[in-house]
Amino acid sequence: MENIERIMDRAFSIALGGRPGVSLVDVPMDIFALKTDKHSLYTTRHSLNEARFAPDHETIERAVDFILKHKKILILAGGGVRLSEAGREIADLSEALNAPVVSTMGGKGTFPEHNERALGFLGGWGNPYANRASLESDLIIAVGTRFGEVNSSSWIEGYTFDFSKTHLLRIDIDEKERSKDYPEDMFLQGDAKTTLSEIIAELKKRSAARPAANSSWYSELRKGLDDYYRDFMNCEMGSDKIKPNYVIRVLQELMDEDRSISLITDVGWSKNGIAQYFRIDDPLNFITPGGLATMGFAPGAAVGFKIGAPDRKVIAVVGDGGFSSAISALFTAVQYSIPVVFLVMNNWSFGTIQGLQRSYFDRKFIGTAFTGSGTDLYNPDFVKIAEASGALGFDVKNGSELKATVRKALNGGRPAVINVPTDLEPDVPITGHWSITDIYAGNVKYMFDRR
Ligand SMILES: Cc1ncc(C[n+]2csc(CCOP(=O)(O)OP(=O)(O)O)c2C)c(N)n1
Ligand SMILES: [Mg+2]
Repeated sequence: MENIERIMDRAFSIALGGRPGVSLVDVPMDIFALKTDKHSLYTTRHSLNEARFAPDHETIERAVDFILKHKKILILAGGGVRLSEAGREIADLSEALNAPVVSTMGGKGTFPEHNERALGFLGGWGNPYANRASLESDLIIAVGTRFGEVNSSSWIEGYTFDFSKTHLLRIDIDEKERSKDYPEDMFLQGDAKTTLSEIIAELKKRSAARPAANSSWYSELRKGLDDYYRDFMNCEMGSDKIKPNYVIRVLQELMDEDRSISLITDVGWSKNGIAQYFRIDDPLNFITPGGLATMGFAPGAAVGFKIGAPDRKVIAVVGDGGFSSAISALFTAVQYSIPVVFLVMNNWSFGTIQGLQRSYFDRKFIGTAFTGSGTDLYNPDFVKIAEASGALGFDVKNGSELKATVRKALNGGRPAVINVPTDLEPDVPITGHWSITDIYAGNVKYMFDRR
């Protein structure tokens, strides 16, 4: 018992410092059952990012010398930028170097994607122009990214990255990231916000030497991206089953009108579609399980997010598979009066997995279509479940009702479920690469080449 304060102090310090995240304290039952006269089990208050450090000044000078040797510089903002709250510094660096910015899924929104130097999210489900920018650049300044599989096109050269041609300067607080996936030309160990501020200060001293990057290069890519988004916004609505891309489009329109909306995505269309097609200007607009893609993340995460940020309008965008697997979050939301909207993209299947079975296994759907005793599709009535549990329930019968229904649900003042019958197709295009498709297609040659 006398250790508990020290252990709780350490747990909070690990959770909030360095690389913030979850820490687990496992307390045996006999300790739980002890009596204490203490009112609180932890006395030291910790705050996020309390230990910020940067490399020494000489290293910063060397980094700036190195940066200024390049012409097509691309800044890559990872999830570490979000955790370090370093969006302002990414914007300042982009301005100081006149360099475009792309992000990983975790870093999406840390640099406002409506900014003229923003080229969106890269990787397997990234947009084609972010991937092109990465391949055409001569230096990538990568800040707070693990180079995870989704963002790196399964690490297969030439789709998103090719570090045989592009130099890499990497900033990360965690020494364990050094050379983990790619050999960097320079690794700066430090907090993103502090290290970027030092680099920017040093760059400002050398005003004669900048800008290094080339505006006609990125503005041409940016124009391509604008057209890409415009084509997407013209997508068809669908009839009794609404097209998944249309659902995403309506959410983008709603968010463009109201920036206090936060979308908490699950997996499948919701995550990959929003990451590829949305322009997000604030990291609080887009919360996602990222590359680990935990199905069932959105319902609980949305409830937790709303508790932490009560002024935001919160929509959990979730497939029918994800919602069914974590539906108890709805009951918790009702129990504690937490007004979250659960928008269920209901396609009667684990659609993402079914898409792979459609493309690579001759449409043999095993365990992915939600059928009843015969071949009829089965799902519970999500609207009735909502109403029976004390939440509001809405059925969307036609795509043209969708926007008004979401507004109504957001203004209902209570937890609400919106059932959106959704078409299975199209899939979110893979613009980079995902090597699971090589494995399924029996095309694993490169794996043997690599041995
Ligand atoms: C916990 C967990 N189990 C399995 C998976 C594999 N998986 C990825 S997408 C997906 C289907 C999700 O179905 P649904 O929520 O209905 O979304 P849809 O793909 O239909 O848009 C599954 C099972 C996962 N990501 N996480
Ligand atoms: Mg589904």
